[in-house]
Amino acid sequence: MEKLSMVTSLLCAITVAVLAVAVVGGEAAVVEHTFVVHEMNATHLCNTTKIYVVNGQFPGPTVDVTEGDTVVVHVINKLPFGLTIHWHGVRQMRSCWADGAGFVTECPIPPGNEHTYRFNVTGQVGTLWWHAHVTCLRATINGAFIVRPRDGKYPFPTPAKDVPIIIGEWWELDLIELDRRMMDGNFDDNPLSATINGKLGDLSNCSRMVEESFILDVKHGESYLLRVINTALFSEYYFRVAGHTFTVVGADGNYLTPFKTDMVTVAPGEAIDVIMVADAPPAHYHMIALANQPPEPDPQIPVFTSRGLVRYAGATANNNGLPVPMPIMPNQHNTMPSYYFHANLTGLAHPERHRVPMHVDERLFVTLGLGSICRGQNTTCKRRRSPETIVVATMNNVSFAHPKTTALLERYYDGTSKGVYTEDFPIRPPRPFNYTNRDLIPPGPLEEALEPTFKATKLKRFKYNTSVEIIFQSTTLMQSDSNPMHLHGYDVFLLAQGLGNFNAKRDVRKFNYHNPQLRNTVQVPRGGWAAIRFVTDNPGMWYLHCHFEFHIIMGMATAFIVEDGPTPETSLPPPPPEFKRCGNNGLSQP
Ligand SMILES: *[C@@H]1O[C@H](CO)[C@@H](O)[C@H](O)[C@H]1NC(C)=O
Ligand SMILES: *[C@@H]1O[C@H](CO)[C@@H](O)[C@H](O)[C@H]1NC(C)=O
Ligand SMILES: *[C@@H]1O[C@H](CO)[C@@H](O)[C@H](O)[C@H]1NC(C)=O
Ligand SMILES: *[C@@H]1O[C@H](CO)[C@@H](O)[C@H](O)[C@H]1NC(C)=O
Ligand SMILES: *[C@@H]1O[C@H](CO)[C@@H](O)[C@H](O)[C@H]1NC(C)=O
Ligand SMILES: *[C@@H]1O[C@H](CO)[C@@H](O)[C@H](O)[C@H]1NC(C)=O
Ligand SMILES: *[C@@H]1O[C@H](CO)[C@@H](O)[C@H](O)[C@H]1NC(C)=O
Ligand SMILES: *[C@@H]1O[C@H](CO)[C@@H](O)[C@H](O)[C@H]1NC(C)=O
Ligand SMILES: *[C@@H]1O[C@H](CO)[C@@H](O)[C@H](O)[C@H]1NC(C)=O
Ligand SMILES: [Cu+2]
Repeated sequence: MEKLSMVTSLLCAITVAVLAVAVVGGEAAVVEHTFVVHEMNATHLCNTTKIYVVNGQFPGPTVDVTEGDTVVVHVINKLPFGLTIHWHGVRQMRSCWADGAGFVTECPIPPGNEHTYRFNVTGQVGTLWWHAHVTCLRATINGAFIVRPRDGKYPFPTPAKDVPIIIGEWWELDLIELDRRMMDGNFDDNPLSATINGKLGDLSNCSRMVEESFILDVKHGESYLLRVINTALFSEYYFRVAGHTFTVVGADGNYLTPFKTDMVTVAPGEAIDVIMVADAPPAHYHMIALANQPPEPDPQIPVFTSRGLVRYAGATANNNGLPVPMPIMPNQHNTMPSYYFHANLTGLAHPERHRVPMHVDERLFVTLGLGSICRGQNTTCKRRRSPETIVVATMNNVSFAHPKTTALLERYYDGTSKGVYTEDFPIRPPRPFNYTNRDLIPPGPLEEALEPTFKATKLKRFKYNTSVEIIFQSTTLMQSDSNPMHLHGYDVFLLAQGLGNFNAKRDVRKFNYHNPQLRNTVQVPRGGWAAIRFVTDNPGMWYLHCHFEFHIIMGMATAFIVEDGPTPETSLPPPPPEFKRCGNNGLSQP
């Protein structure tokens, strides 16, 4: 099946081949897809724009596998610039080469070329997703990645149907141009609208042309597994359906203790599984996805909403002449529901999956903030967002310099890291300050003093089987955003989170060692902290970054090197034969 001529001859056809029949409890299958990435014209709100998509779909095709399956995806790049596809949340045990993190695990697939990703999905059940992992392309190049239980059994009544609810954004601005502007420290651009499964929703219109809404058809009495994924570049979302409640049952491919709520909060990078029972009187009900944002003095963005519809079988087209109920949404400036939602979730205690390491070998305290560097070759410049500076995002006062022509994993594997990266990522902030002091929100003299920072490719190296604890601390340095931190190749125990500055004396007591959530994306609250723990059992080069696109582009990122263990079973194998090294085919970044 590696025969590329055969794959390319399929042209734009969408091929989904399950080579072995996946029967419940049966043999592992090979799930094979061809992703043709291409440009397409799309019209929304009276404007036809060029977008970048897989197989003509926005969102892209769903990858649907059973735990234990092998996934093979042939990506054919018909864009005029390079890209990679990342399998967000897939642990990639000993298959780091297939992680698809641009310039971290591989160089982008050049225009006109193809690449095959091949990996196993083991020990995970629930919802993950996939997306382009260079620049801003993931706004339209994304899709759901569903992992079903091998024995066909869920720890909750089997739903009648399951439905991805992909919350995203519609950008009118070309995504390559958006990337260029953000790299230059300009983050004033906004999407035009929120989307649910690619639909802007009927609250948006132009010249009396009303935008389509996502419609979920249900039957009274049945239960639905909604796989709520946030693919947005910018915002955390609140999601509600009028007249209905949810039971949260999973997140990031791990089960959770069932938690009843009437609203889901989902940050970029997160995937939340909820059961919704269609138990309301048969009729039509609106659903709403609403972006939240911190209040002033943070810079304000427009309100982004997409409205969809839940439609009961048997309900009349005009809803019996009655108004369609709207869910009551929180104020978009109220970020407390997000904090409570995340803090209320616990993992479904599972003897094998929930052995929290009780000792810690290495501790990191990581501040998340913004700063600035001088433009050009200047070493001093006027600060406070003057045109002499470029605003950058930081972790422990380092703004990550993303490699542009090489991949970190390749350099590590070859032992040619010199001049590419160093291994001195700071394990604590160089200069402690009052991280959540409200007076640090710019503009102001306090912030100005802390603003100067620098760019460097600093990584952190761990020995195999190290128990690592990280406290992520959001800062009010130049913003009061939350930060959804995403670690590739791992699920981490989220031990606790809190508001204000982390205080070990007071806060370690809150750590949940019994049944913490296992997450690949941890929402670090606005003006608060989150504590995680994990054991380095997966050798390779693993990207760690904020999943707000403007933060990652501006440098809120690093990578963890996890060394090989003592045996072949604990070591990263050599790159697979189909893996393409950097530097071939005139690779270039868009
Ligand atoms: C999109 O529309 C433009 C202008 O009409 C046209 O030149 C271009 O070929 C179209 N692109 C695609 C991929 O259809
Ligand atoms: C996937 O699992 C199979 C069966 O255990 C193994 O032979 C293969 O090497 C694995 N593939 C990868 C990419 O890890
Ligand atoms: C359409 O979108 C482009 C960006 O793709 C923008 O420059 C232009 O102003 C938009 N036109 C309208 C009528 O909104
Ligand atoms: C169009 O949207 C505006 C608000 O943006 C709303 O007031 C108006 O009713 C909408 N028109 C239609 C035809 O839906
Ligand atoms: C859970 O949510 C409720 C509000 O819905 C809140 O009062 C409570 O403090 C939350 N629990 C935690 C541990 O944050
Ligand atoms: C460098 O600094 C000088 C003096 O402050 C200033 O005039 C110049 O514009 C700066 N260069 C850039 C590229 O900002
Ligand atoms: C840090 O800032 C917060 C919020 O402005 C304030 O309440 C707190 O007293 C400050 N802490 C210290 C130690 O100065
Ligand atoms: C950040 O790093 C820069 C450059 O080394 C240094 O001047 C500055 O004091 C540091 N700031 C903080 C808050 O540590
Ligand atoms: C990992 O370390 C723990 C002790 O910290 C030890 O008990 C265990 O055997 C080690 N596992 C491996 C695979 O090396
Ligand atoms: Cu961030």
